[in-house]
Amino acid sequence: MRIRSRLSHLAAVALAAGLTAGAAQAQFKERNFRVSNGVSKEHPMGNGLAKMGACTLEKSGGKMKIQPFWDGALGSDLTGTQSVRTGSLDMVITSTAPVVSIVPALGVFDLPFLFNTSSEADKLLDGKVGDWFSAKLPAVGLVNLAWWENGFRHTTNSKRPINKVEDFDGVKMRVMQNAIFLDTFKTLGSNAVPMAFTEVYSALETKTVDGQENPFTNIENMKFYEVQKYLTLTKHAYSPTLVLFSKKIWDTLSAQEQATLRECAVQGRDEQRRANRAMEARSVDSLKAKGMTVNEIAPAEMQRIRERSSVIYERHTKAIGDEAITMVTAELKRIRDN
Ligand code: TF8
Repeated sequence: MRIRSRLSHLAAVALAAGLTAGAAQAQFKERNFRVSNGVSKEHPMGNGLAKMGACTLEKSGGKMKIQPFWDGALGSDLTGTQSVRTGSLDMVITSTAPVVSIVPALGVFDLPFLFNTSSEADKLLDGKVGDWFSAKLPAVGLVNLAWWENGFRHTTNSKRPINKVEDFDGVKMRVMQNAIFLDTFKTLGSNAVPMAFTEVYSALETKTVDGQENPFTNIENMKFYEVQKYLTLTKHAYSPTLVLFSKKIWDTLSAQEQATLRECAVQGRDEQRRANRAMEARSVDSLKAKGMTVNEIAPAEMQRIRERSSVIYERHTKAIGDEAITMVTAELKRIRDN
């Protein structure tokens, strides 16, 4: 009798445990989310997506998969984002810049020399200001799961090292597809041409353009060093990366699936930023070893470049919106004062 009741107790416990696990699993359906990416799979975005995918797989009992597509195979940043809006694609990883045509407030991140360090960018983006921008996205069919990073942007070209603002004269520069980048590089004196990232390598190779600007990790990952001689450390902007999920598809997911995606995107973020910064720390040496001539700009000349580009703030305030600019600059001041 004693033994029997003990056994039935054990059975009841086992049954209850099974039921709870089953109930949790029932919140997950078999899912395969396709993610579009402009870069190649060796990029730190790959580390981030691998981490995020392992996390969703584990938390969903093997049901929820993340499937990356590389090298713009499913479209460029902008066309991928449009597919995500219509629901023909689940996710896209993109810098904010191409999304400015859809959400003008995001243009604030393209203002020249806004951020000084990645740690201040993290604080701003992972806090209430980042949330304010993310909250604008569902209205245009997008859900931002987390802020990853593209990183600080620097300038490459095939003509000459940039040592002063005048050196931009006559350099034909590919810029990201938005009015702020276009105006910045025109104001610096270059001949700026907007173009999707997926077309940049061949445009540089055929000399359709002389130069471009991107973080070290992208310059290395896309092998721009094969077709660019000079790398100038301009550090003129920090590109945040959006991890965008289709709102149309999002609305069909269970609360638990949604929560898991958000949680795993944050785990992916930490790994992606870590890997990106580790690669960035080695990139200059590695780009030199691959034959690039790397130069810094003297502080006085850098100051002239900052001054020349400062008009961009006023000129684009109306398009970006005063509220976004005021909020970001106030928060940056608060972060820096702390
Ligand atoms: C650009 C951007 C892109 C990134 C990347 C595809 O120059 O920096 O490289 O959005 O994730 O267009």
